[in-house]
Amino acid sequence: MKDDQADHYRITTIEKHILDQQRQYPEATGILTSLLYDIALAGKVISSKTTRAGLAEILGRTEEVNIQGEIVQKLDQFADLTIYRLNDHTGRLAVLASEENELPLPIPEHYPIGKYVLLYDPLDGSSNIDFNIPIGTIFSIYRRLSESGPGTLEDCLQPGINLVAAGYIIYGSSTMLVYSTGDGVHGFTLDPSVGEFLLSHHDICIPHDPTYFSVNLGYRKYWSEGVKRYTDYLQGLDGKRKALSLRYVGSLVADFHRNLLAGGVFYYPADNKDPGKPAGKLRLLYEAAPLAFLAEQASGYASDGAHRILNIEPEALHQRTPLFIGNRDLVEKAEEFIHLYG
Ligand code: AHM
Ligand code: MG
Repeated sequence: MKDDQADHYRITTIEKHILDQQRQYPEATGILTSLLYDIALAGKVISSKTTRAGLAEILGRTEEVNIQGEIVQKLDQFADLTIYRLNDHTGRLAVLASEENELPLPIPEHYPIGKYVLLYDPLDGSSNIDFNIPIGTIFSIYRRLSESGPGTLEDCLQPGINLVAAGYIIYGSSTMLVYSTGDGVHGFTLDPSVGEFLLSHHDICIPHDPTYFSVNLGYRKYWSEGVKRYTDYLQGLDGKRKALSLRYVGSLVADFHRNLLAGGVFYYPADNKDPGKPAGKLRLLYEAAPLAFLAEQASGYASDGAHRILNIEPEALHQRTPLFIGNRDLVEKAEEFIHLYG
């Protein structure tokens, strides 16, 4: 076969891509490679269910309320268990933690203990399931800190700068897996006819010229002066820039994914809607840190309005944080407004 013909038929599966990346590190043992592949497999299984949710009669709510105080949906439970069960016996993990569970999830006693820690939000944006709106799985991988034995809570409470890999799977008009091991951000689209993720977006970089801003504008009256003025700035109301277009799905993975590809900023600021509650809605470990890792790998930035998300030392598994994420200059502008006006 001629070279140009061969190129035409060159398809990069996610397995090949992960292996190629591993080859750049001669000291790599292949464990991380296998772990990423296990997550891709979980993504395929969850994808097959999410696209058949109504048909499988899995759509709808259970009676349970999770640790975040929200009604757990059946598809959440399915995704949560799928990820756990595909990873509890492989010997690659020391401990797992999921947004759906109050405590870290230990490796069952009869299985070997490994050196990595997997944190995940099994189905983010799950309140959108009933409306056929994209949802996603977010994952983070850290090295364990403890020396041996079962992984601990401390192994889970690591700042984002310690991330070894992170990514998400978006269940939308197609299913995509986007991940980084600290060497750029790469996107794969699931080809349902062959059941494999194929490289579709190599080395994603957030476009320099942003298109969108994404925020729940309905909560404007609960925001601080700084956040209100920042929003005016993004809308061009203060005459300092052209207006950005507003897009808000209400499904973090979908909002982040669009802005990653088109340029823009997503934010979920602190608000005074419920003064008794901690600032911010999104979870540092399950949502903010992994997406911050991807944003920075794609030359963007993420902040809580005052600090780099990746530098925040978590104190609790389900800690919440305000989040500003996207093009670096837009996120830095948010920090500037909040610093000036609060
Ligand atoms: P979830 O993890 O319970 O699904 O909640 C997180 C979701 C995000 O996907 C989304 O960005 C946000 O909640 C939307 O919140 P709101 O409806 O307040 O705008
Ligand atoms: Mg979530």
